[in-house]
Amino acid sequence: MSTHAPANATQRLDVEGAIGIVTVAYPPVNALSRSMRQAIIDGIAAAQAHPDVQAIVFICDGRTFLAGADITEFGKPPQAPSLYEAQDLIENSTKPVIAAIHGTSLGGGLEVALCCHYRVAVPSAKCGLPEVHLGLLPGAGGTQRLPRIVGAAKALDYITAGTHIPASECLASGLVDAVVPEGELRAGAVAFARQVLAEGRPLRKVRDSDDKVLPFRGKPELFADFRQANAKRFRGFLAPEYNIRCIEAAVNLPFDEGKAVERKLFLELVGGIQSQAQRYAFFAERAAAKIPDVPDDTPTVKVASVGIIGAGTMGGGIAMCFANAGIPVTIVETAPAALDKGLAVVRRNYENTAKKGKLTAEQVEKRMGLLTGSVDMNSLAGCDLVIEAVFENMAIKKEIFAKLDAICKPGAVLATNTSALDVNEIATAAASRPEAVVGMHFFSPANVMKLLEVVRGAKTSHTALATAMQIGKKIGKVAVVSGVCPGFIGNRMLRARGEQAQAMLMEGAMPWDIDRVLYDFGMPMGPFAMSDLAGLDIGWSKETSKSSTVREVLCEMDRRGQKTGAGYYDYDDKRNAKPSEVTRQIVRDFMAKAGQTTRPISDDEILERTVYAMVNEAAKILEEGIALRASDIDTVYINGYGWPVYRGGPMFYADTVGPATVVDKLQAYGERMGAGFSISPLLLKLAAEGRFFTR
Ligand code: T1G
Repeated sequence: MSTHAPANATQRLDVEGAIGIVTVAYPPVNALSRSMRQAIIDGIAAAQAHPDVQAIVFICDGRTFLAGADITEFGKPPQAPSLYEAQDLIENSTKPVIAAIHGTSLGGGLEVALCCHYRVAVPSAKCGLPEVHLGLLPGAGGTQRLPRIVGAAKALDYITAGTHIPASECLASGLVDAVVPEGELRAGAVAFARQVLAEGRPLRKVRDSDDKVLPFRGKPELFADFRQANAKRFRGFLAPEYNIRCIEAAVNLPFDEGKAVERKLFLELVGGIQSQAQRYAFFAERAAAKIPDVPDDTPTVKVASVGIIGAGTMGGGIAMCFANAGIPVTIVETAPAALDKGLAVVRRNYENTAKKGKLTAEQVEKRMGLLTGSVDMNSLAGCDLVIEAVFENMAIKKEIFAKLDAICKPGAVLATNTSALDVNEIATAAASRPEAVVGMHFFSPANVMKLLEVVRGAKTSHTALATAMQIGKKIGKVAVVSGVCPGFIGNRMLRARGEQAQAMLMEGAMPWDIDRVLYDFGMPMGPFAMSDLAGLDIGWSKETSKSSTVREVLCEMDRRGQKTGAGYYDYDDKRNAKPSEVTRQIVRDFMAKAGQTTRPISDDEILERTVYAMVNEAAKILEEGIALRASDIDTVYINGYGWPVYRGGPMFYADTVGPATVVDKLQAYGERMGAGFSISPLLLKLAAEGRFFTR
């Protein structure tokens, strides 16, 4: 919830000739709180009543038009006036109302604009109905009005994806009637309103036009096709299906009946656990940006140029993140061949994106033009931020940081992309400035995955930490602070899960049993499929391999995962996985050698032992202060590991199960959890006291 929302929204009416300009404000994003709804009603009513006013411009102060319902009000008793009252007043106005849109007109904000008779926007504005990301649907007529403007096909795409539609596309689709010059929204809207009066244009109501929905009427197959085409994307979620049903109602029913369907389905969603989880995740992501002992006004380094050491998969992906944000990058490799190879991979990635129509050739060249290759680390001397992304070897990293200490300009932030190594030890290598060292752990593929673990070393300065968080947000990442420990937050919990998965292999579960349970829970894939994807030979070497684990035996057999066509699974030429009899036999041989006998392992046991082991490790991460708050851990898992957002994250999920139940189950599994397993004292305490991680 916004920590600095003012007590009340404000409104004012200015009259310029025949035009009444109603301006409302409720920082920071003009959310439709109770006071904002009242302000809108008061402002519009005043304009209605004013004798000189013949047309009304509705505009917002601050950085954006109405950004939607006040999410903090959900789950609480509704407070009058309702949004419907404000919308009805506008839509039934005897004077034309023109919405003047800047920033992001989202959710209920766009639904208010859709009740206006006309809409104008500046070029930088965006409109959208992103309720699906909150596990909801547009509950104030958006599912009925948007299809009546842009058509059912576009509405299905926009609403189930929660798209922020750029002004140019809004104009093309009829969602806005005019785009006015940037920075001249008020004047442009007033001029448009004068034009409406001069031309005697009608009091047009979106609800009255059906021509855009008629082509879909009585054609259920169009909706069936859409459902099928998006089944994978919508897997496990309720909200997309409910949104589709509302759009079907818009196509097939009169407006008011369709709105009744929308209301019924909205109420079902808003009261359900999925939306509760997704609203929690929304605020959790924003809370992660707040570091209690690092004030918002902490000085930060202006990052105008970035240096990256290593042009491999990670280095190249990280370079793309900055090039995408328009920041020049110097990328350093040890030899020209490695550098050329790395830059060629980056170019290929951009060209593949361009082939999908998501980038123009010109944008590809512009981004490639921001990348400068070098084989000389001295070329990093002028960089404001340098990120090391080389092989996971402490000696190599320390050697690099010692060189950076000598090369980089004063004030530069020196970051390591290590995924698990001790950032404090790395910092000692930058002997003259350990305070400049911070971890910036990107997730592969770095140009795609949103999570950035910002690892705070014992000596990391507030400026280095705040700079890493700030630049992380600027390049579109969700940055979460982690303390220093092996694996930080995400990988440390993943290791706890892996230990249970490997143990259950030796008790009778097969890799595909374990993967199926976690996939059905909502994870994108299970641990074994993930290992095959990443490659079983990460950290493995032929020279030292001793056939001591299933993974080692698989690697020794050259079954190193998808890249070799076989790992835990067998793969066809399209990389479709299927259980492998080779792996089954290897597991059986290992069990026989260990004198283990197979026992039936239920799906519940698989889920509880893997997920509760992660929750237990997370509780330790919390009590050790590695994570600042439980919701940070959930933000890590949703944005870095594909945890289904409709389950809120491991800690939110543990609260829905109940810490006491988690403890009971872990105690019941006892020895099976492994000799080194111990239940977190914090978890035991929450269970004993009936308390929760996230409430
Ligand atoms: N309600 C309450 N607080 C909100 C809020 C909202 N809708 N949107 C943002 N905040 C807070 C946020 O928590 C943060 O607080 C501050 O504002 C700045 O946000 C009936 C049912 C608008 C694109 O889903 O997408 O309408 O951390 O850091 O990066 O059909 O906020 O500063 O204390 O995100 O510039 C639909 C959600 C609601 C839009 C701005 N609307 N918001 O991004 O700032 S449901 C949304 C956003 C609805 C109707 C339905 C983004 C933004 P703090 P921020 P930003």
